[in-house]
Amino acid sequence: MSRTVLITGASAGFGLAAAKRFVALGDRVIACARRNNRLQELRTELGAENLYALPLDVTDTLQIETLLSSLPVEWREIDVLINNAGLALGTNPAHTALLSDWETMIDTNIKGLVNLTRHILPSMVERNKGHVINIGSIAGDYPYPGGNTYGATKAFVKQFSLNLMADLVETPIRVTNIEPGAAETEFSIVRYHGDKEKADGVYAGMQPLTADDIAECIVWATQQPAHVNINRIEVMPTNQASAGLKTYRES
Ligand code: NDP
Ligand code: 8X3
Repeated sequence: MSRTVLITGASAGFGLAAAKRFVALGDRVIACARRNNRLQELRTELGAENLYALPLDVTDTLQIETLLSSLPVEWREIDVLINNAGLALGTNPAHTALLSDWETMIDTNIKGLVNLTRHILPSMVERNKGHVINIGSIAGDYPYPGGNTYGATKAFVKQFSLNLMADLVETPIRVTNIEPGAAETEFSIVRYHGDKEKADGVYAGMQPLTADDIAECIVWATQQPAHVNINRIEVMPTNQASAGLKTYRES
């Protein structure tokens, strides 16, 4: 049966790839992002009956409330919420990082995700049906230099996902945290404030994950039998590993 899937960050990367996969499966997608021109292009590509474009900044609390409550009736019953919108900004060490970058990451990756979840969850519980998929990161598990606030926001996503399940254990609602490693999307261009050369350097000489690899994980998690909850999926490129502790030695 066709599901209604709300995806944040559907204008690029994982969210865009997931939107296409869900529609190909016969599901209907509410695509959210700030860049409305991209959402409109996607709507044209996938069809207005399959994709509802919802221009939305997840850091804008009022906008979330207003836009969700003004969804057409036939799009209101959301079966799958994919909290994917997010970003990393900068790789500077904590003592030189921009505080404004930290605030943007907290507002988007934590506050946006929490806000959307709080608004959509009651209807899932009321209807006894739903799946929340959060996009965390390996950065929430493994520290690395320059990961400071970004990694901490994703550690929040990990714990929030587990705690949601604790609250929802008496319901059929499922919660999954997907934790990708290096994937080539617009992620690094955003992280390096538009410096394409630096962004390309992140993936040079190795084969990163693709947006489609992660979209496949997202869709797979939603296709498991109702009694199976995938708590978390950690996925890295074959050429990436958590490589132990860093030691500084005086020379
Ligand atoms: P992209 O930069 O390609 O896509 C990010 C998406 O998030 C865009 O659609 C962007 O849309 C949207 N977005 C950003 N800020 C906001 C906002 N304030 N309101 C609404 N939408 C917003 O990156 P990815 O697809 O790679 O990233 C998706 C998620 O995956 C993020 O949470 C990221 O942290 C996580 N992740 C990425 C990894 C990677 O290596 N690529 C690895 C691990 C996790 P728009 O700008 O139009 O608003
Ligand atoms: C993105 C993965 O390793 O660049 O969340 O932090 S990493």
